[in-house]
Amino acid sequence: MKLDKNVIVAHNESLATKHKTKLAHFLEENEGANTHIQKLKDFQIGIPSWALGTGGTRFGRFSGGGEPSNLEEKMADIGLLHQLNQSSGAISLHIPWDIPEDAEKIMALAKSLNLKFDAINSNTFQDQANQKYSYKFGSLQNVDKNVRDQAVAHNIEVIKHGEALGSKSLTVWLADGSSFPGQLNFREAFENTLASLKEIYAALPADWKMFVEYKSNEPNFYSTTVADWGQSLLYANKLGPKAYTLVDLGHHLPNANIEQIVSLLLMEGKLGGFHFNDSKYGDDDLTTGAIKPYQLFLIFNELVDGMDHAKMNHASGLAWMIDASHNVKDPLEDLLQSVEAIMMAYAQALLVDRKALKEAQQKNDVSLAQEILQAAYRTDVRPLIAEARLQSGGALEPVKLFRSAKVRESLVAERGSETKATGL
Ligand SMILES: [Mn+2]
Repeated sequence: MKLDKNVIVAHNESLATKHKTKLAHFLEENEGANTHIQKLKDFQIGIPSWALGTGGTRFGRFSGGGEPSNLEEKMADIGLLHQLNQSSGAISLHIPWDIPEDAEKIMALAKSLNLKFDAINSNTFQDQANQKYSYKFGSLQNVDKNVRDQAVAHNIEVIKHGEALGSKSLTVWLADGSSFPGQLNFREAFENTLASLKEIYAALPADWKMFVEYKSNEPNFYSTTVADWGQSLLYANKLGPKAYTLVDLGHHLPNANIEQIVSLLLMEGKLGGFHFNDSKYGDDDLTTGAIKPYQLFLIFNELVDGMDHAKMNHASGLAWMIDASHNVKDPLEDLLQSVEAIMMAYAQALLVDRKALKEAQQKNDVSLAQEILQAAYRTDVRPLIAEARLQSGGALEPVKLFRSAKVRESLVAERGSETKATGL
C-alpha cells in the first residue's frame, strides 16, 4: 500500500500551529540552526530487508500481522516508512533471502517508491537447501578449500545481484570462529579468511566498496575470526583501498568505547559504514537510541567531527544502515523510532559548538568541555527534525500518523495475519 498524499497533508495541517510555535522557540534558542535543515533532509538511512517482519529469538517467534512475505512487499513497507519520514530512502538487501529474480522490475519498483539500493549482504552463516558443502565449521575460514570456494562463489554472485540493482557495496559478515579452545588454529583461520576475501575483493567492480563487519562473539563463543575493529582493519588494510571496516553498534564487548573506535577509523580513512541498533547485554538488536541515547550522540559527535575534518559529505560519505530485529513491537513503528533517534543524535552533534570545545580542550578545561557537549545533547531537536521532514513532504509525527491512518490494519487486510517474511 501507499499512503495518500492528502492524508499526510491533513496530518501536518492539524499539527501546524503547534509545530510553528515549537520551531520558532527552538530557532530563537539555537541561532543559525536552520542552516542544518538541508543536511537533515539529505541524510538517508538504509533499512535492511530482514527487519520488516518479526524476528523472534532462539526461544520463539511471535508473529505480527500483515508482515511482508516477499521482496516486493518488503520494498513497499520501506516505501511507506520513507513516505512518513523522508529519511528512509534506501534498502539493504540480503542474499539469498531476497533474491531479485527480475532486476529490471525491482529497479522500477524502487524508482516508484523513491528508494535506492544500499550495501548488499551475503550469507555464509547458515546452509541453504541446495548447497553442496556445509558452513557448520565456518565459511571463508574453513579448513576445507571446497567450502571456502563455495563461500567465495556465493559472495561473487551477491555482487552480481547488487550490480544489477545499482548497489555500490558488499557487506561481509562472517559467523566464522570457534566455540572451544583447540578447535581452530587462529593464524590459519585468519590466513584462509584473508585469501578468500582477496578473491571476493578481486571481483568487486571499480566503483564498489567492500565492508568487513566485525563481531566479538555469537554464534561462536570462544573465538570469532573477525572479532573486533582491529581485526577488521587488518583485513581491510591488507585487501586494499576499496575495503573498509563496518561498525555494528551491537557487535562489541561490554563497555567498549565505540565513539573512539569511530574516530580512529575515520582518521585512517577506513570507516565504511554503520549498522545502527541498541543493546543492553549483547547483540540485542533493539531500537536505536532505546537504551543508550547518550552513547549514540557521542558517536555522532565523533562522526561529524571526523567527517568534517576529512571533508566528507555527511550523507554520502558513509553507508548508514539499520540492523535490528523486532520481537515485541510493530516492526514499522520500531524502524520509525530508530530513524528518529538517529536523526536526533545527528542533529545534536551538528549543534555542538566545535570552536568552543576545541578551546576548552586546549586549556584542559574538562568541566567546560562536558558543559559544551551536554548542552547540545540536552537540546530538544525534535522541532528541527520535524521541520526537515515537513519540507521534504513527510509527516510531522510519523508514528502518530502510522497509527491514526491505520497503516498496520490496512496491511493485515491486504496480506492477512499469518504471513512470514523470507529469511525470518
Ligand atoms: Mn550488522
